[in-house]
Amino acid sequence: MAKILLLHGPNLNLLGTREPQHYGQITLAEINQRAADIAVAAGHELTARQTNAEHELLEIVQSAVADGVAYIVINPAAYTHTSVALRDALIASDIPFVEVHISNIYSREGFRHHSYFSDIAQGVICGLGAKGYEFAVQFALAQLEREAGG
Ligand code: CA2
Repeated sequence: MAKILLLHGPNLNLLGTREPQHYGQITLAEINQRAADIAVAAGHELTARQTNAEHELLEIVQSAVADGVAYIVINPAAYTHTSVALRDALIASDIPFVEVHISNIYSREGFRHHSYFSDIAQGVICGLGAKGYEFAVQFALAQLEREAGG
């Protein structure tokens, strides 16, 4: 059994309450439940965390190493475009990850077009709505199976 961490950055706790034109109607709890169901059906474990605080994201990533997390699915939200610190924490963790964005950041304002994570991620899913999280977890599971020699 492998551990997957689903990590959400700032304001994603507001999903389902406003800005449906960008983020749809789904809530964070529903996203987390769907992701956990996919992982559990494959015999793995998924823990979901959300925080608005950059330093808490760093601490969660740092703790993930000690916790034996094998894979991270992360939507760094606005920190995507600003956080060298979170980038450094992910590099230091050496845990492979997929970067997810609900909206298509390339069809939005110019400042959203640069990510501090895309070049160090195994892959990036962007603009596929909340389904993107499910695809990312499925990809993580496939990678873990591959590593396990399955
Ligand atoms: O499209 C994404 O998933 C983003 O990571 C979401 C971030 C944004 O800063 C990125 O450029 C793209 C913003 C998350 C804010 O989430 C809200 C959800 C509901 C209502 C208000 C904000």
